[in-house]
Amino acid sequence: MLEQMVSAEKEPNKSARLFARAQELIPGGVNSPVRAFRGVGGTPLFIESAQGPFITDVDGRRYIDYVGSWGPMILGHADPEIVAALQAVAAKGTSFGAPNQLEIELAEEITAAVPSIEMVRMVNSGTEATMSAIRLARGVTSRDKLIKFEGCYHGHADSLLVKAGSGVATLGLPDSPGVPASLAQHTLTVPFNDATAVEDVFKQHDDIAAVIVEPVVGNMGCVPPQEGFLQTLRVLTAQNGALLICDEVMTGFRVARGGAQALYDITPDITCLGKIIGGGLPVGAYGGSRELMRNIAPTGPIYQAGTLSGNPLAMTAGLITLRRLKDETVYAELERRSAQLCDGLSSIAADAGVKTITNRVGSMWTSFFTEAPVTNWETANRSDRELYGKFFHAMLDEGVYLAPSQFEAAFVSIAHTEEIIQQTLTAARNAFQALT
Ligand code: HOZ
Repeated sequence: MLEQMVSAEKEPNKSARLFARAQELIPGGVNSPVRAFRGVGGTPLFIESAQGPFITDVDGRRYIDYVGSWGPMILGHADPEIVAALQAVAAKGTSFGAPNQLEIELAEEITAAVPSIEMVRMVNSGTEATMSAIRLARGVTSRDKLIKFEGCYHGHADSLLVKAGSGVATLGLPDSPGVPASLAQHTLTVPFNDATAVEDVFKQHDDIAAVIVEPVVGNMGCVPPQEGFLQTLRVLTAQNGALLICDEVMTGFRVARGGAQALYDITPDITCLGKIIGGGLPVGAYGGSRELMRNIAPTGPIYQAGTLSGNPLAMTAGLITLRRLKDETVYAELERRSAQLCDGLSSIAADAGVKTITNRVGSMWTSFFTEAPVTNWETANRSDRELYGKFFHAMLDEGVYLAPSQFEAAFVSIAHTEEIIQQTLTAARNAFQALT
């Protein structure tokens, strides 16, 4: 009630006014490009608060949120246990630039859940994690080349900003200016789910340090691996003396407690993590066998460092999140509710005569506005972006916040109850009807 009264007092279109102000000071008015709504048109919402499955904008409108801060909020927003713990920890100091016990505890949780990780180094973002993983792979193999997949996004480090997904795909940018051609030439790209293309590249190059892959792609929308694809990558990398890097920044503790590598039964050499392991605070991590990770400074010569790495706030939010995810019912329940949502969306779209393909792995999903299966960047890119934009805005009008781009995954949290899922489906029915 109080919230409604406060909302009523707010001036309308505060988001639009803040956006105009932000554009004077921040490139595009945003601190990360996809947020600018260029993929869907219109003005981005400025968010005032978030709670459970909801976000509330500065104009007092509340939305069911399927962005979930792009993945970390698997417990829902402002989880009371996390908020209380953060308050207590913050009172004891937010960063020491020196070791603390919480770093060990989070490392213990991660290594227990992901057997391929025996040692882990904390960083502050997914970009740092993948960038450092590549340096490690290049350092130990003494090779420079990488294989990455078209439409996969591994953060904005130079070597990885080649045929990248996410914001790069959303904005339709060619490979970014500022990345030296001499560096980009070391990154070889092939279509996702095309093991033969990977095999061919290995036949042509004997100096490949690593293959880096999002085992379930989230950054061209959700695209699952086809049967045997990841296993073939494992075999090919091992045969050719290259390392397999699984970028599980999005999938780690999301598609299963042990990540996509547990779900698809593969053992990468290096795993990159982020998002969920920070419980909504800035975090990243990379890890692998002890033998491999001992090459990192100070035990080895490969250098990587960070002032805020392992800070007690991020470690606390991550620890609570990972401990809560130990509850065996969590992933089964996420699966059940996500299936309910995605099956519902598919049938509602079909009833409305709108052609969609909904891809889903666990609580990660995307509805593409296309009729053919989406298995790689080429097929994702056939999706009707204009129609997605219309659907996005129709859902926004109905009180549901989806990713402002066709080429991003959506996420269900444990705060998305059955009632919330039903409300979303009712909204979708109205939104699809509005489209037709
Ligand atoms: N590229 C990020 C998702 N794949 C977007 C991050 C953000 O805008 O916050």
